[in-house]
Amino acid sequence: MVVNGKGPYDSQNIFAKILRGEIPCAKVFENDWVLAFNDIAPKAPVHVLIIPRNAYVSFMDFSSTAPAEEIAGVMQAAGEVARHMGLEENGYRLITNAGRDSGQEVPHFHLHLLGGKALPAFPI
Ligand code: IU
Repeated sequence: MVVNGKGPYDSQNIFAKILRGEIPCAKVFENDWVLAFNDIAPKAPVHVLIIPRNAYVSFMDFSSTAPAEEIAGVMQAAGEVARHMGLEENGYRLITNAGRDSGQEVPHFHLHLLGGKALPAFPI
């Protein structure tokens, strides 16, 4: 189901359940700001989802309401996950879907980290 990327935040969405430990995930990294885990339907050899621990519906919500310290923390964590996954030498793609036109399906802000092969040109 495609979501509108705006509020209210649905605390029953699948990533909220993963954050609460109600549903398992294949965790690859975590710190105070984020949890990162393998996408269940990977689109590349490495396909990790990086999600903030706090509740944001999409990048629209995150970029307009999160404190600067948290925005920095999440973006720095994304770089750390990429290094952790061994993607720095060959590079990677970091994308986020926000709202209906993007096809966003899960209404909790997340970054897709894709790599491990030469990715097709946009759109992916
Ligand atoms: P999107 O940007 O909201 O479209 O991405 C949602 C992603 O979440 C998508 O790549 C799914 O494969 C992925 N995902 C998941 O990893 N685990 C789940 O239980 C569900 C979706 I539902």
